[in-house]
Amino acid sequence: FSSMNLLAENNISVKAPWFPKHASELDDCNHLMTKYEPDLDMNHPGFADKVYRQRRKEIAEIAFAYKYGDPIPYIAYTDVEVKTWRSVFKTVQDLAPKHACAEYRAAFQMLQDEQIFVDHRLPQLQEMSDFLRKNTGFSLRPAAGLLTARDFLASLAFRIFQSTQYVRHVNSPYHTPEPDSIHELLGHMPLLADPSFAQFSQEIGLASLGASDEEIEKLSTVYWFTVEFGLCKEHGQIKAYGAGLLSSYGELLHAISDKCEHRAFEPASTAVQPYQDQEYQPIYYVAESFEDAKDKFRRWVSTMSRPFEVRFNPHTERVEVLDSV
Ligand code: TIH
Ligand code: FE2
Repeated sequence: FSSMNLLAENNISVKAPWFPKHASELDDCNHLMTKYEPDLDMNHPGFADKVYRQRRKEIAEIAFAYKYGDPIPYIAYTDVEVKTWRSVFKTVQDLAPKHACAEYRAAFQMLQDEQIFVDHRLPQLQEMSDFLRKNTGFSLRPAAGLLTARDFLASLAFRIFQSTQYVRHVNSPYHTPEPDSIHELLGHMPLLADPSFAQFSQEIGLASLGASDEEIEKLSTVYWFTVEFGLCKEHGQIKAYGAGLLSSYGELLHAISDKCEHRAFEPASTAVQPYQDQEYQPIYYVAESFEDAKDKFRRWVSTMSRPFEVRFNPHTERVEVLDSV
């Protein structure tokens, strides 16, 4: 563990955990969580499928070898993978007009107009990265699997999203507890192309840099209940903006049913709500709007204890540290 020394208010030197100062240092932020892996988890739909496990290894190698500045390698997806994509893509196409928030619907349309979202092939991460860069300055890096919260959130500070590139098992198209490229592409990408949402995502990332373990836990919980599973209001109706809902036909229908609880999004209480990531959520948080969620989030972040401020310089892709106290 490396750390940096800082002078706090009372002139006592405090340690803050190491964090990347430049986008290239994200090469060191690829620590994986060992959870729900097909090799380790007997309940994983790919556990008994040798061909699937071999494929996962192959695609993971690409992410491990990736360095800042490399083009994202092209993946020739198999017929089975395309079949899985097509069935999820079709359900999203059917459900989004009624249940997704307006920002999602608008970006989804753009992606269809540009022929990036079509049913007969998976989008490549590089073309998606180019699309995002054009719209909000976000870009992508390939990730081998579920990253630690600290590493994952750090990349958002640089407007970089770490995206998996493998495809869920064909036997579980409508819900998987693991992130996979279908979840990233259909769940996350449309909203990362929305300026207000992109800003919100980056602010969670900036708040995480050098934060304590407890604060990372709170930030990742807020991330979970907003970016992953958030609901919002639109003309008095409840719509989904969480990526985990928009990529999962099964959970989306659950989230808008009366089989779960809806609470108003309030960062301080949302941040300490325990969650599980194996099954459908029992509780969802509803935001008035993205703007409102962003305002509330900012106010809450300003109560955190970090003894310095950070600022992202988009020209140099560098995070500048300001000793604010
Ligand atoms: N459960 C989502 C899906 O089936 O698409 C994927 C994930 C969301 C959050 C973490 S993994
Ligand atoms: Fe996700």
